[in-house]
Amino acid sequence: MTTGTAIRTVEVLVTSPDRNFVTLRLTTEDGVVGLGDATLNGRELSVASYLKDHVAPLLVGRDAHRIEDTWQYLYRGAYWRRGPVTMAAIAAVDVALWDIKAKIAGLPLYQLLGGASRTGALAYGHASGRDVPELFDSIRHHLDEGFRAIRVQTSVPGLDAVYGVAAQRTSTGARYDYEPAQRTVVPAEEDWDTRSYLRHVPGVFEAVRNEFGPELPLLHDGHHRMTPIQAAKLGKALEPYDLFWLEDCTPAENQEALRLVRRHTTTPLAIGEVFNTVWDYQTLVREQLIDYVRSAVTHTGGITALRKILDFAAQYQIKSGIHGPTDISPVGMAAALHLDLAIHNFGIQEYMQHGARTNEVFQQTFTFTDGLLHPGEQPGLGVTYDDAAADTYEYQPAYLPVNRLKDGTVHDW
Ligand code: EZ4
Ligand code: CO
Repeated sequence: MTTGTAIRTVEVLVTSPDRNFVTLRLTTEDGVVGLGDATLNGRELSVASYLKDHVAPLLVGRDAHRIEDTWQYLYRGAYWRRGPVTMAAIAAVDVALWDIKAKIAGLPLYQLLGGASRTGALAYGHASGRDVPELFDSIRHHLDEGFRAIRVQTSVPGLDAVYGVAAQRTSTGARYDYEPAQRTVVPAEEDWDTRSYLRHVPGVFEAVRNEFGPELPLLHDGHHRMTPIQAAKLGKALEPYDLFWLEDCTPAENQEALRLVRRHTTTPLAIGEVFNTVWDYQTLVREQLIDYVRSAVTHTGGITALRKILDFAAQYQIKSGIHGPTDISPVGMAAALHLDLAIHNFGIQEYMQHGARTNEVFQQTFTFTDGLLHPGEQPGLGVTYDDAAADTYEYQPAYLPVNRLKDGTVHDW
């Protein structure tokens, strides 16, 4: 090892521009800086502590070039494997090391992953509405912004506040917008009734297809709320509307549940935003029970680990659909875009768009043209962190909502 590539400093940066973000910053003896995203929505400080208290001391003096070895050292070395906190922490280290390696090479990161396999990554945006006219406006707005694929979420008659619907009033009285985490000291509560939802959703998709035609790729997120037989029923009911995918139709901790769903519907299935290792996908991929892998780079152990999951999936014609909500920081998004560009089995990239304050903290080089995202040509990830801007936004507790059925029973949110 040349001493110049040894890690000199390890900083864990917490900021809260439009929402909370945890960022890892590694600097080598030569002064090369690498960034990694460690944001775990609603549990941010646990990852910050994991990194500060248990990982930072192990990194100082290590050769920044040894990405695979460092990954294995942190994963196997912890003894306590997997879990969202551990894997987000490892992801942050991994992405920061890739950023450093690419900067030393003088290349945009995607070049180190095999180079570009396409001109850009097809992105989908989040359209939603409390009723059909509002939903149509939202779809038109996204099409005007350049989106060429659209996720569709709507309110459900009889329910007050439902995941994914902007402009609805939440239980705290705040506007929901596109950010589900709310800055409250305890989680807000939403309500749920699966039968009402199942009755309502197919008609919404029928209306959208009638208005926007057969070409536009449409997606929908079930957000883990259905049982396998309910999910099968919805998948079947949505077949006439030719969805690009139905996401998280069941909680999927029980991977075998997807066998039942698969048996009943040809609607393509996407799963995995809450997964954190390849083991969560083992049955789903080997038995071809899904069509898209939803993991984020940030929550799955970084580029090194997600690349391996996607290579495994590729053998079964399963494609990527990397998670890209606002709680993935611009650093995590950039990592996703470099992977999107390089891998062969790219499917689609979620793109929710960060707010102005976030973009001020994280200066970025990505572009969004004709519906395609591109990470840019700057060496590394193409993201720099503005300390002065970040320091003006202090951490604020924020939680994702909790869901309850009408009788008060806690349900998957
Ligand atoms: O609810 O990222 O597909 N996207 C999603 C997201 C998740 C949030 C949770 O932190 O399901 O909006
Ligand atoms: Co989702």
